[in-house]
Order: sequence, then structure tokens, then C-alpha cells
Amino acid sequence: DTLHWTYDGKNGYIGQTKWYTLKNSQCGGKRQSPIDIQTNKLVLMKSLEIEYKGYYKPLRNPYVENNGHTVQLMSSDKKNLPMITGSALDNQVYKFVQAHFHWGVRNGFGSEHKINGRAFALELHLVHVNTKYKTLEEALGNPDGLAVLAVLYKVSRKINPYIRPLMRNTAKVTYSLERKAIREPIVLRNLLPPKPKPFMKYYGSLTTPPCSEVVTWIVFRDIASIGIKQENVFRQKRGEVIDEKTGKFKRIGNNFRTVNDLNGRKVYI
Ligand code: SG4
Ligand code: ZN
Repeated sequence: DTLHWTYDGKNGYIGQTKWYTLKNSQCGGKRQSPIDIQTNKLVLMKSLEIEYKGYYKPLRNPYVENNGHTVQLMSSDKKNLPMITGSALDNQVYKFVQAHFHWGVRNGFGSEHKINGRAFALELHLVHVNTKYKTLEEALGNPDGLAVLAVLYKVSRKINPYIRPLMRNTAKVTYSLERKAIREPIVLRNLLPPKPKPFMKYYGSLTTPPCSEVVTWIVFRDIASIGIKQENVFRQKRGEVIDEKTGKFKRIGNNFRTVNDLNGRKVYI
């Protein structure tokens, strides 16, 4: 079962060093994510392309939800979802499921992926499911089931106006299972870094239990920016763990997994 996991393992929960013990978990496997990307070892490909469909227009019926581990952006419309395809995705067609964030309590860490040993303050994941599978469950049982776009953010003094509509609504879902319909346009392109190329690609896993080894990862090389006030919105989010001293829900705090061994895998650019 994967219900009682947390990142730090405090208060009797199962922390990341023990995730491999959870039932049906692949967290101890050899194709795990995140990783530390060494840019001097990248394998140069002639043309890795991604085609974006529906990334430039507003998402239909968007909402944000605090699920106790992160804040997630979804669409309540099951049709007309944005899609990605192209050679970088082995020409499979993937449709958008949800986007969520990983952060830290200080600016020097928070991202899941690292580049040359360096962590960033925030990482956005845009999760997509392969349209050849009928359900997400079916996709989670196949090595090409998911594609996740990862955007690294660093903290800046200036706010990022492109993420403002999402951040305004993110501020409203403090407690676990709180959900808020978004009444302003959310355009996924605005969440990507200024330069969407180049990007790195490798085969990995979900970064939370059950750590299914089904994800084609795309990590953008360009680093996006987030204002410090915007970053602090994430740090206020509460999870499901109750603080024994105060009787109140604890802050989610750090919600990044530490990096995993490549085990001989290659990272392409
Ligand atoms: C976050 O906990 C999301 O809320 C999960 O989405 C997601 O699981 C999980 O991260 C792992 O995704 O891109 N970090 S990741 O590898 O997308 C899935 C949920 O809806 C299956 C639970
Ligand atoms: Zn994630």
C-alpha cells in the first residue's frame, strides 16, 4: 500500500529511504528518478523534437488541488486536453493529465533533478499519459506509459508574471484535499522556461511511490524564474501529518526525492 508515505519519515510515516518496502513498490529498482544530470556526459542526438498541441491556449476548466504531498493543476474536462508527441517521445502521443510541484524550505534545494550536482528551488512536472493505453492504471504497467516534462525554477527578486494566475489560485488551497476552480486563463506554455530547447531526455520512473518505471523524462536545460513571494506560497502548504505539540497539520516542507544512480542509463540531448 502506498498511503502512509512521506518524504522525511517522521511521525511514524514511511520516509523515502523505506519506500522500497511498500507493497508493489519499484522504488528500489534500477531505472529510478530523479537523477543528477552531468552535462559533460550527455549523448548528442541529431534531432530530438517535441511537438506541442494545446500548449498555447487556455486549459479548459482548470482547478488546483492540495493532495497532501504537493499542489496539483488539473482540467475537469476529459476532452480537448493538451498533447505532446515527436521524436523525443519515440513518436508516441501523450496527453496532459496534471501538473504539480516539488519544492524545498530554503532556496538552495527543492528540485528533484540536479544539473552538475546543483539543485534548484522548485521543479514543475507536467505529467502526460500515452494515448495508446485506455487508463492511467494500464499506462502505469507499461515502460512507455507516461511522459513528464520537468521545469527547473530558481528564485528571483522579481515575480514571474507568466505564472501569476496559477500562483494566485495556488495560494487558496492551504490544506490537504482543498480544491479551487480557476476562473482565469491557464496556458501551459507560460509554465515552461523562456527557451524550451534544448532539453535532456532519459528513461526513468515516478518520483513517488510506487516509483513505477514507466516514465520518459524531458528536463529543460533553460532555468525558469519564480519570485520569492511566489515560492513562499508553496512553503505554506499543509499536508496530512499532525504536529503532536500543536495539534495542527504540519507544513508539507521539503517534497523532493533524492537523486538515484543512473545504473548505466544514458541521458540524451
Ligand atoms: C505527485 O505526488 C503527484 O501528485 C502524483 O499525482 C504523481 O503520480 C506523483 O507526484 C509522481 O509523479 O511526476 N513526480 S512524478 O513522477 O502522476 C502520478 C497523482 O495524481 C501517477 C497522485
Ligand atoms: Zn513530480
